[in-house]
Amino acid sequence: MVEPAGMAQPGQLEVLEGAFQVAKTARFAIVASRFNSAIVENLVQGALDALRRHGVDDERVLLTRVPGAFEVSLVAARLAKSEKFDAVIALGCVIRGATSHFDHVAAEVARGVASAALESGVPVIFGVLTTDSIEQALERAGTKAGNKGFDAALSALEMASLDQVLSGAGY
Ligand code: INI
Repeated sequence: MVEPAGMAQPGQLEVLEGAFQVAKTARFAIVASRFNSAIVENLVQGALDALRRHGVDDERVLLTRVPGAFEVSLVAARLAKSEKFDAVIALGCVIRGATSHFDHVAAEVARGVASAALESGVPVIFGVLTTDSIEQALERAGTKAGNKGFDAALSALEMASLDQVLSGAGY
């Protein structure tokens, strides 16, 4: 059930926020990079787990894979603009190496994901790990620091829900 937006009384603070439940028609896309796939695959499984646990059937999820994090935003932007998804989840893993490649890839994917969201008006969630080491990445991909793919899917659910709430309130 999606809660109807609360009506603020005159003089009262109006508070609108999303929940983790979305309409049965809501659809989600995941864009995942193959680079560092041992880690990214755990993020994908975490994201799917979060969606399924919140009642999103697999038939309402599209999973696409791209070569590396640099390519994530192009496909995320395309899917966000398609008007077929309530939120897009970008997943990847950029690990700092000995060259400046890390900085370029990490900066581009962050910028690209942000502009995909702003240009489409559809939430595009940043679930791309940017870490100094493989150990740090593993910690965030289903070990001691949780699973950032799961967290990214929760953000997608909340933003999709907020979108419905804001629309219901006329914003
Ligand atoms: N892609 C990643 O997803 N993670 C990385 O850590 C990475 N590094 O470090 O090189 C990486 N590079 C590939 C890049 O994303 C593109 O796929 C490639 O440059 C082709 O455009």
